[in-house]
Amino acid sequence: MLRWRALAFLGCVAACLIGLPRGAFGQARGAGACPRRPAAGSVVAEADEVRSVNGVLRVDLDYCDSVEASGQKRYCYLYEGRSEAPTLRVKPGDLVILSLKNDVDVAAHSGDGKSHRHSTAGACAGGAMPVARVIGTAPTAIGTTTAPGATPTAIGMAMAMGAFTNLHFHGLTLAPVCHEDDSLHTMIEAGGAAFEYRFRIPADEAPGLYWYHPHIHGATNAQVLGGASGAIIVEGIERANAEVAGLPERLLIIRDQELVNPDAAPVQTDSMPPPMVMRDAEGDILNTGTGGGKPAKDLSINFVPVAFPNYVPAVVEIRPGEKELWRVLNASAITYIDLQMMVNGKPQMMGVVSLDGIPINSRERTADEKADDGSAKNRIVWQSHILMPPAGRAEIIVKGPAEGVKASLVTRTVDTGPAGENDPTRPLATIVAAADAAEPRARLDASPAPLARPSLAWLGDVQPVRTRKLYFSEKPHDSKDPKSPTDFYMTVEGQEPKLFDPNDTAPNIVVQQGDVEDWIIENRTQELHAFHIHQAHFMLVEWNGVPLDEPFLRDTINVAYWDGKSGQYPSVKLRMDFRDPNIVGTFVYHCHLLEHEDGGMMGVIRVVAKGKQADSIGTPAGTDRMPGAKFSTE
Ligand SMILES: [Cu+2]
Repeated sequence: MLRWRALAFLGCVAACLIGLPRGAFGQARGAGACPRRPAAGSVVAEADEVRSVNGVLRVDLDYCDSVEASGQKRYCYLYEGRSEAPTLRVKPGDLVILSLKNDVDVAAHSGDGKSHRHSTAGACAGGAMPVARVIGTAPTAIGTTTAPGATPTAIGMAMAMGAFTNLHFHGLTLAPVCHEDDSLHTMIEAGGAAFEYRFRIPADEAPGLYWYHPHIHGATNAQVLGGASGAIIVEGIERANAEVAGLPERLLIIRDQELVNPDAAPVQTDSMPPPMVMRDAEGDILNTGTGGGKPAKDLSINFVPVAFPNYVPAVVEIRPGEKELWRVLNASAITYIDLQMMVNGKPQMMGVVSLDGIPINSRERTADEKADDGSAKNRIVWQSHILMPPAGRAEIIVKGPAEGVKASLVTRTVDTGPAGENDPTRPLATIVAAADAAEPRARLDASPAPLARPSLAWLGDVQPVRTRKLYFSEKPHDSKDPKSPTDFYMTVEGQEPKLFDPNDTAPNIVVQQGDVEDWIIENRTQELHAFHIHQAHFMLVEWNGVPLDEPFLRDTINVAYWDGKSGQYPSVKLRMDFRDPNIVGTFVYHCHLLEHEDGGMMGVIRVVAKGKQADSIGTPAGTDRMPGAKFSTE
């Protein structure tokens, strides 16, 4: 492990450890090292914004890397050579032209100090890929993966994978094709030409919070942990929910990263001794089940670190009593957030107006939700805490405390299961109410025109044409050694469990565009997983067999862990929406705990255009149709 760490370190010294801007030596885009992060306890600033002009959003991003003084690897999106991870603000119907140049230090990622030139012919040609079988993840100074049993070749390959990147536009209903939202074949090589993403935001895209992040199988975890993520805001949420009209809006991105002080002992806060620190096969700190102890990862809020063990909170300044719309993104690679706002030691209610980018007003109101004159009341779900799995978003109405009142934003502990990572209770930010607090960057339109009702029927009112069952499972890589790194599987019931293989993108599931299906996702492991599918949203219709009627949709859902004894595995039933013709093509579904995804917990789905017979290209085993269901082939 040391040897590899040393190699990577040497590879990076020249360009980024001492902060020399590599772009100073002739690179056209002026790439440099990642900017210095704010100090602990800083006021939370918002990212720079790039807005569309006359229906077009143009942005050039340089994907760069550097190494922190702590030895941690950073990855960043640089805009105009300085600003990190800009927020992209678009309107439905806008054209996005995003040029991404991969300027990470090639030598640092090659494993042998030399550049690995893989032919990627146009970056999304498909075909043979440099495959990294990533075994475990204990990111060290190099930010790639090492674990007991990992061979030098595997490590070298994983490091080589770090030389590639791409973008996934999480939550948007874009086409899964080259230059739009393909993450199966698009690989942008370090030192190569800039790659252009060019797509139109669908005219009926729901207004709300989405995000961009890399999606290279085997390297996603390291890149996201290193900080590679940013927000996309589709404007117009005030058109979907008049309750937020005119409010100042504030974007808060929570990211996780390797521990800044990995060797520090947990601070003892009561008479109980701190829980023992135990690690899983991937080197992460196991869930203590106590709500305390050493976390598996540190957190940051808009890049202000809130590091173990002292958790010096960041500072959010707000005007006293002011109502704001907070758009909160959990861009963590593996950490669950259970967001809570405390005022004078008491949890405050937060008004949820949108989850995962979809306003909860999207469903037709019930009789109770209509005013006497028949008009619709705005729907707000008031919560004292909000569970956000990795990749989850919530848009919430909060009210600034009175001046001088003690308030804070915290994450409560999340019980991730006996095999899960430790996510203890910890602060994120102190909320300081001051009359002269700077207003957030943006404010929502005060007199918005109401958004048209969605043209498609509410998903909860559509009968599914079939039901499928999928399950999460795990086993040690070496069946004789329970401590060996974990293999992570996502399997369609009836198929052979298989680790995701980027060289085999034959679909596990074939779906007909226009259909709505129910998918049951079971968790047969003793840790949490978060199911996510690209290009589409879904509705949670059952939680562990209990029917639900939620007025909102999601694109990422937590699935409870198995206790190791019960005859029934925990599950969710999801109503999956394949009606949008824009999503025809081949894409992925996976666990959004990125270590799991990199470790194989991903499958491939193909959505076939209407008029083409899904059966003719092979419907895999285990795709049971519901008895009597009509299979539309119009
Ligand atoms: Cu998982």
